[in-house]
Amino acid sequence: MGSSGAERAAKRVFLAALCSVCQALQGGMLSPTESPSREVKDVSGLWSFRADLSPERNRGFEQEWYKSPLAETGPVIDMPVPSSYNDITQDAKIRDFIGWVWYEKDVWVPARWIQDRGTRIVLRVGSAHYYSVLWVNGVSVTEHVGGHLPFEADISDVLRQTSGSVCRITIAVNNTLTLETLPPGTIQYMNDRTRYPAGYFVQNTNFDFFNYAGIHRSVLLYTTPKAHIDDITVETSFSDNIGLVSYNVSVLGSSKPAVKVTLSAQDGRCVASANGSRGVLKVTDVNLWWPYLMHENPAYLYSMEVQATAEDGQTDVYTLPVGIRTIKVTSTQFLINNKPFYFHGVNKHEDADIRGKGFDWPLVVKDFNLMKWMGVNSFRTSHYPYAEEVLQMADRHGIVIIDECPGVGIKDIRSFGNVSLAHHLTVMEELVRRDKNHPSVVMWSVANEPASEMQPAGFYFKALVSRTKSLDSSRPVTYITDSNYARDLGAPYVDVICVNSYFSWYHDPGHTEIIDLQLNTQFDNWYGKYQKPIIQSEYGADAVPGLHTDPPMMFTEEYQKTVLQNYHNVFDQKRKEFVIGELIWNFADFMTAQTITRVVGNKKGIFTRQRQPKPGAFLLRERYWRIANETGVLPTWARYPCQ
Ligand code: BDP
Repeated sequence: MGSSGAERAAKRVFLAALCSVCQALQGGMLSPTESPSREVKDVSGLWSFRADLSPERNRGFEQEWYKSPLAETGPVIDMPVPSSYNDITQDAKIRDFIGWVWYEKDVWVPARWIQDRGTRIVLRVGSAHYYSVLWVNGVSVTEHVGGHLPFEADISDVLRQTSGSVCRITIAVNNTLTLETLPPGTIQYMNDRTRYPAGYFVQNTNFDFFNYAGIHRSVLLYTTPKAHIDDITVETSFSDNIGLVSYNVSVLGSSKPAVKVTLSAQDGRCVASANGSRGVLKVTDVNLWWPYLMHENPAYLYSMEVQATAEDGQTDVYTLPVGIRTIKVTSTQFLINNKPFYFHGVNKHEDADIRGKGFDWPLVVKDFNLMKWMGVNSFRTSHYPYAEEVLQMADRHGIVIIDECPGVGIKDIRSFGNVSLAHHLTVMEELVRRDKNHPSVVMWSVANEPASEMQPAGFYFKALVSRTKSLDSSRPVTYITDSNYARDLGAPYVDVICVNSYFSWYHDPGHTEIIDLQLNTQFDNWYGKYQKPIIQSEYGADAVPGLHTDPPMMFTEEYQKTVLQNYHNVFDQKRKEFVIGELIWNFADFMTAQTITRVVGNKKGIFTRQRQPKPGAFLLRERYWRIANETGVLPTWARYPCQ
């Protein structure tokens, strides 16, 4: 393998990252929905697929594979979309592939979409990891840097110029990570010819999950009228029993659109309306959006219909669910609707057998059922933004979310440079743009366990946090630290301190008796220095299902339980003071790279990867329901254990 292949691929990713630095984000990223003026066509399913195994990984570009059907330029296999490609075949070369893979699908576009020149046709990819180039009928339509977030292209003109009614969509995706990508990674060439063949390289990363790749979320075609609602921003508050929804609508393709906004209650009653592209709606006898287990009627959503009529009389309609609630942080509390909220929740991953990080409704619904069964009221989207459908579920079920960007594994000082920072800011912008209207999202997390003690971290996090606040002043901002309180340079800028610690695991392995002292010290030190509320954002221990010892030993189910119990004793003291939450690491076992510390993945799940409970899940279930009974107002149907 020519040693410049992956380097070249990496360079392309890097250049694109640089490029994204120069472009401020344009336009909105409303979730595609159907309406009287919009149609959605899901073109997920089976796609043709080929990994570019050429030494340089560049044959696809050299031979212009996008110009003709992929099957004409070489062999293809079936690849499901959405899914990671890694675990779909029996071939370790595909599982561990680094470089460009090519996807292609022919889709039928309704003739009326093409014929009606007032229709705008958009191609949207929910996410693809990591760097994507898109063509329609051989014409380049867009490129995107970064996994976990959507991107789209207006393909109306291309379709009208090139189409019969079959539209050939080609997507090349490259999973190479560089020092400037999020997450970062490096390509390492093994140049010792006595140990490795020529051109041998590996991808190194500093994060603990498998770098699954491919088209991870749905690919959609959707329409809007030419003059269309491009973005909507809502911010909510209330005073006594009056809810306030301030809104801002941006319309493209019309210089003087007539905008009408109507807010309806769940029974369909119109509760407020207004004309104009910005304004404030007043809702009397407001039903606030409350988290699950905090109120008898949680997750109340209004429905906001926005109509924009252009000069030519065409109207675009978009309906947005709106939850009315407020968030405030004091030095000891996290307040939702002015009431103290205690996070009793989980950290998750988008991860499952076979599909890897591919979106999967059965998995999403099962996970929500498990969380609600356990009395979970919150989760963190460790370590990257999750699918929009997950946030929509959280809105509807009242599960509170800490929304995290893919800033994980930032450990190399070169990843604190200007290019990295600029890209990180762009990603935060993309994240806020996508998720700002979800009532479930209560806090932004800009990173996980960066090397926050390194000198540039102070400047870096000051910039990141303040930019995020300027994008959205209604939510607190944090990052997740595992650094020592005395050396952490970013903590002065965050609103809530989120600390990960693994006492009796990575430190003092086997010694659960030290947890009490060390955890108390951890909390007192952080609070003493910053006087900000603290979330234990990760803690836990690996448990290989079926492994038992008594007294407990590391990796057994008993040990996991003992670690949890020792942490809980301290949480119970400190939650009376300034600890505002506990999030177990992890909800479920998940896949990692192969290393000597991982036995087919990380086993810190309280559920297996197949979502079967370990004893830790029952322990947490009892605990979370007990806390909910103490702190919340539960509907009678939800009172554990009599469900
Ligand atoms: C934490 C990381 C998380 C890891 C976990 C572990 O944030 O990504 O999976 O450690 O080692 O520090 O299990």
